[in-house]
Amino acid sequence: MTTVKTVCPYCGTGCNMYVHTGSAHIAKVTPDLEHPVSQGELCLKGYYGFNHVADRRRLTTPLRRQGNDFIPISWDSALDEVAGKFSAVRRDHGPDAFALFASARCTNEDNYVAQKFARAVMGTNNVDHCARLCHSSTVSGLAQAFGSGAMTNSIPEIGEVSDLIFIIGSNTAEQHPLIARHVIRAQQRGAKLVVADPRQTEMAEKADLWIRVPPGHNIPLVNGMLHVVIKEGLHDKEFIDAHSVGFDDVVHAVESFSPEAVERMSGIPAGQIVHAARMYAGARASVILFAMGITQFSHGVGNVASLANLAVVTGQIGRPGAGVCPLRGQGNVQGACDLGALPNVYPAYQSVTDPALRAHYESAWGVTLPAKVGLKITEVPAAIDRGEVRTLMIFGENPLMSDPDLGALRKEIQKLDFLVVMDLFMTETARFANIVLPAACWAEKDGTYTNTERRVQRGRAVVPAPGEARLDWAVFSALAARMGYAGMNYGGAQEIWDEVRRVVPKTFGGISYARLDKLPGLSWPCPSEDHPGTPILHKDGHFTMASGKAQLTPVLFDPNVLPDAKTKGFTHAITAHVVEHADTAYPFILTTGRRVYNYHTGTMTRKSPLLEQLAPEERIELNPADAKELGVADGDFIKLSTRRGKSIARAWVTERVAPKNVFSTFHYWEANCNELTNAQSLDPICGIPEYKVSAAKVEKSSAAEAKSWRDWIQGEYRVAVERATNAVLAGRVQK
Ligand SMILES: Nc1nc2c(c(=O)[nH]1)N[C@H]1C(S)=C(S)[C@@H](COP(=O)(O)OP(=O)(O)OC[C@H]3O[C@@H](n4cnc5c(=O)[nH]c(N)nc54)[C@H](O)[C@@H]3O)O[C@H]1N2
Ligand SMILES: Nc1nc2c(c(=O)[nH]1)N[C@H]1C(S)=C(S)[C@@H](COP(=O)(O)OP(=O)(O)OC[C@H]3O[C@@H](n4cnc5c(=O)[nH]c(N)nc54)[C@H](O)[C@@H]3O)O[C@H]1N2
Ligand code: SF4
Ligand SMILES: [Mo]
Repeated sequence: MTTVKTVCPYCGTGCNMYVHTGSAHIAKVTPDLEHPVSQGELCLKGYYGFNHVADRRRLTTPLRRQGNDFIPISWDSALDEVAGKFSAVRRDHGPDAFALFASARCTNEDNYVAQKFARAVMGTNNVDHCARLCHSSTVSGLAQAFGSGAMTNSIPEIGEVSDLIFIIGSNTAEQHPLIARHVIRAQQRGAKLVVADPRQTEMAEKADLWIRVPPGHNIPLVNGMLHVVIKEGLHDKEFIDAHSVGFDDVVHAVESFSPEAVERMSGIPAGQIVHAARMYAGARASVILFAMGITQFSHGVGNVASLANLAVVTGQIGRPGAGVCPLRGQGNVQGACDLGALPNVYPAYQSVTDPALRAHYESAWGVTLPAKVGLKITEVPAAIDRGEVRTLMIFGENPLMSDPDLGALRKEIQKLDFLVVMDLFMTETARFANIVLPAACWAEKDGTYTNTERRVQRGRAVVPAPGEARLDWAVFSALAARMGYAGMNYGGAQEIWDEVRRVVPKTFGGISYARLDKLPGLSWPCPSEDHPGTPILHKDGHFTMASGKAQLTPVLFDPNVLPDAKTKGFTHAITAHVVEHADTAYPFILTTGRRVYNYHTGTMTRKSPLLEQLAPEERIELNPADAKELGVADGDFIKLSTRRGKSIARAWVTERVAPKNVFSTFHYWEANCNELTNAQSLDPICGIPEYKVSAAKVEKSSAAEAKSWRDWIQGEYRVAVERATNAVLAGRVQK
């Protein structure tokens, strides 16, 4: 057997692992004992989530749509056709009629080359990726507050230093299991844990204080904590004066959020707010961990800004173990953002509208670049509908499962003139494509990935790619060459990375492959080869803002109506409300998310026999009181509907959810919560959808209705996927 060390392909924790292969197939995975984050452990997905690599359904040749079928074609004819169509759309409709969805599942090198392709070759800033649906609120909110949207501390500090951990809107034990281990280690050392989540997650069970915040009510909770901090004089006056601006506005904004007022507004017991505020402000080193329960709201940026206020006002930032830590989701979502797969910034968050920065990239890439900010993922469907975006390329994303309101999206995607999808498998998205390209996966490519701590780590090829599958970046290079751009002819991943180091030296200059081969990663910024990397940002209150000071922003909230900042006497404030409320027609609140056994749209984890056995189907969480009222027993089928669509699956009758709340996932095509979610209520600043709150109806269903629903959904998007997969397999057998 051969053994290669690489990075786990799933979540942003970035565990390192040894992949053992025999006869060109992965036989098993074992953890890296020395890695500072994973420390000799992996979660279920790390250990058992590798079967997709050698799965016989992998795409092995390019495919062209012919009517309702796909036929295998050569790379030459696929690339000729794609380059021809891309050139034509650029010529006939202008560069902005093209859009590219990049991938947080792919390497830094893949993403750098992809965004360079969109900008330098196609001439558009229409490039974005799933960070839009994930932590775009964080990137905007923390950049506005601190000057950088990234996690402020390292993961091992949580286990070793923090003495109060405040988890808000993160199901850490299921979604970042190896970060949860550090939290538990901290508890064993005597640290305290406060959890705010509408659901009784494993971390909520382990918490010293669990606050059952109703979905959409984070701001009253955090403003309430700030109110208590200020009233009781627990704020850090010296830190505020020396390192921040805007404190008075925040004092004014939280005045009306007394614990009693918050209790009236949200039902959160006043005593819990007081207790949480004292614990957080009073600890020596407090750290906030947050994820989608903060970001995925029509007021996601407001949620993030309120947490930034809390950390700065109490001085709980810029020291070991004290900070604000967004737990980034996808394995390389931090990196895809850092490398500029976003519509408003080049690599290292350099604005496309800044003439000096644009000039820098124009000279680096030898082209003239567009000055207009591009479209966000969540703006693309409407732009397709208006006929503005006509050609779309998607690699390493499956939006026809993961984007909100799929019924509407299935219609919009069919209005495109030309769709190219590059993936490992025939997906629910690929089945709409004109051309499908087979990609090499993580186990077949070299490159770097950046985990949630900004730790850039080396990934390594372990096995050969199947059939004719190609490296993602190499496909963009080949297209660029066909379209007459000579600046993307790379010999390998390292050559691309060395270009990145030259183009953004202050961030990545010191991170060489040679160093990464010896170290368990390096956290950016790392400007030179003798620089040790930067595990802690904003050290001693020196924020990365131009002024060096944190910007506090008042966050105004009313559950029902968007507050008017002006009439309340604010010149500048973030305003927030909850878009959908339970009513008589839709009396439940649906909140959505994930489970430990599966990863997103299941293309990879559902190919693992063990994981599929552990979690074979969707289970919608329903409170026992509601189950009783509906006459539903655990395991019975229920029908869940919203103003957008419906889904039928078995109920999991459990106290994990509060009465009149339900929880469902987007792991299973058979019952996908994104048939139900809302694509209209976007955060006005970052464009994230309100995945976490929809008004819903729950009805008892039956096995027969479930079957007819499954047949419909199968016809709607699954038959095509399976037929195409079978056609590919049949073609391969003939060969
Ligand atoms: N097993 C597994 N791990 C994963 C993933 C996966 O698909 N599977 N995906 C990865 C990715 S890309 C991401 S982004 C992360 C996501 O990781 P998380 O954000 O931890 O996961 P979610 O299930 O989306 O939601 C987190 C929690 O938010 C809570 N919540 C809902 N509404 C509110 C609210 O109003 N306030 C508060 N305080 N909480 C609320 C939910 O009850 C849930 O427990 O996970 C990563 N890790
Ligand atoms: N209702 C609801 N919806 C959500 C969320 C939620 O909480 N609730 N969360 C949102 C969030 S946070 C996220 S991050 C998104 C995730 O949404 P997506 O990114 O669309 O989901 P994935 O299943 O991770 O899709 C990745 C695709 O990339 C392919 N792939 C993997 N590796 C490679 C590679 O190396 N090359 C290529 N070319 N392809 C590859 C996989 O086969 C898969 O099809 O979902 C969002 N959707
Ligand atoms: S915690 Fe995340 S990175 Fe670590 S093994 Fe699990 S899925 Fe992989
Ligand atoms: Mo995510």
